[in-house]
Amino acid sequence: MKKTRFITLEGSEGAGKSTNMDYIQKGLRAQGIDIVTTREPGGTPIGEDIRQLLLGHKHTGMSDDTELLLMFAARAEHLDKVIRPALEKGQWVLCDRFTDATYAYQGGGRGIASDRIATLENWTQAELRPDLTIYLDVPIETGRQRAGDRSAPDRFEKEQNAFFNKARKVYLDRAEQEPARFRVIDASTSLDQVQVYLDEVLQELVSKKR
Ligand code: T5A
Repeated sequence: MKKTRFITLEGSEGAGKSTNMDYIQKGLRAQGIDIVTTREPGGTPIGEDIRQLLLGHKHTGMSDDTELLLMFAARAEHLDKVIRPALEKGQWVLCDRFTDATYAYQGGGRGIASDRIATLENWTQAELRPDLTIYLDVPIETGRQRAGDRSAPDRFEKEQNAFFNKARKVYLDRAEQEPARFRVIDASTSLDQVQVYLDEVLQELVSKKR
């Protein structure tokens, strides 16, 4: 069986991705796994600048294609400078969002056809796909309440619930289509309970490593 090395963490706004990145990283490091953590959009100096363009409020009315291409421009840089070099050195990579987010937000949310996204995915990633994707699933209202309590809304967070419900549906459909890659965790429960579920996934990962 192929060893898991490239892990992505996905979820709607406020699902608890940032909160749990550190938990997952510590859990894997405790098992002796050398792991790099990163995020999208971002993860490199150019990628973080693109993140500002995408999440900030300077450019209202950005076209959907511009948004899509900026996501992949940031991703191309991220793959070149961080993800591929780490994997080539034998390190594991844990990434806060990746291309499933593009299918969910630009595909489901904005309505861009998935074959156009697939063209860019194949171009920038070639054969590379995550080995494991942990999807933290939370009802949109719950997640938005959590995120809103924490900080002012970014350009995406200003969208209506319908946008996020379409994105959530894409995530759940993709998880159903690829059960070997996805682990769906109910993130509407307490943080302690979410971390019990995460422990189960980490146990599974570590047992595969041996
Ligand atoms: N995007 C990204 C695209 O459109 N296309 C793409 O290809 C990519 C890669 C990125 C935005 O870009 C879009 C999607 C996003 O809109 P982001 O910062 O990565 O933005 O993602 P956000 O979802 O906006 O990040 P958030 O910080 O809002 O959500 P998190 O990280 O899931 O949530 P977190 O951990 O910060 O938690 C939010 C609050 O909830 C609490 C935490 O303490 C925190 O206060 N919390 C809980 N409370 C109760 N119970 C629990 N179980 C809790 N878990 C966390």
